[in-house]
Amino acid sequence: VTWTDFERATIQDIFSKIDYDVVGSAALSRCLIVYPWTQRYFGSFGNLYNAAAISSNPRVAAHGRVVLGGLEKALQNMDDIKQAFADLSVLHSEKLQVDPDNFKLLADCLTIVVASQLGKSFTPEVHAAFAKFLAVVVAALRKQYH
Ligand code: HEG
Repeated sequence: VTWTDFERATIQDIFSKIDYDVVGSAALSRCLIVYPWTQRYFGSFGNLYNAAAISSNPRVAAHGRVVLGGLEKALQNMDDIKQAFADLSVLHSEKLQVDPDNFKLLADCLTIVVASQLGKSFTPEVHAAFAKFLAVVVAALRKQYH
């Protein structure tokens, strides 16, 4: 993967602007609400009974923050995200057995939440750069499934 200067600067800028707790929690909640089959992996998280329960579940919020921490690692290793995510890909495939299609769904939820946080500064060019970053992240997570 090659990145333009604009893409690198844009991805850095997005992560410097967002609050990991807010975005992580909102994106994971949205994913669990809109794509309820994703709840199956979070059976130990307690009450996921409806949208209100999911949105106020502290385990969901905490895990959303963990996911953002994962993305931060990708950000810091933009030139080799596959390598940086090698262990995470093994974990999701072999131990957690997450259907890899779900990575794209969470990425889409992240995009919506980031867009709503950034408002007007989420221009089409910024969107394209963020979409590319998430596509690389999703491909790296899928690697172990191939
Ligand atoms: Mg995953 C654990 C990152 C999508 C289900 N996820 C984790 C961990 C990270 C992470 C960093 C902690 C790993 C560790 O403890 O060593 N996840 C991550 C990213 C993305 C993603 C960056 C995609 C953007 N995860 C994802 C999806 C699902 C899922 C789509 C299920 C629908 N992840 C999952 C579960 C755990 C993790 C069930 C273990 C949670 C726990 O038991 O605390």
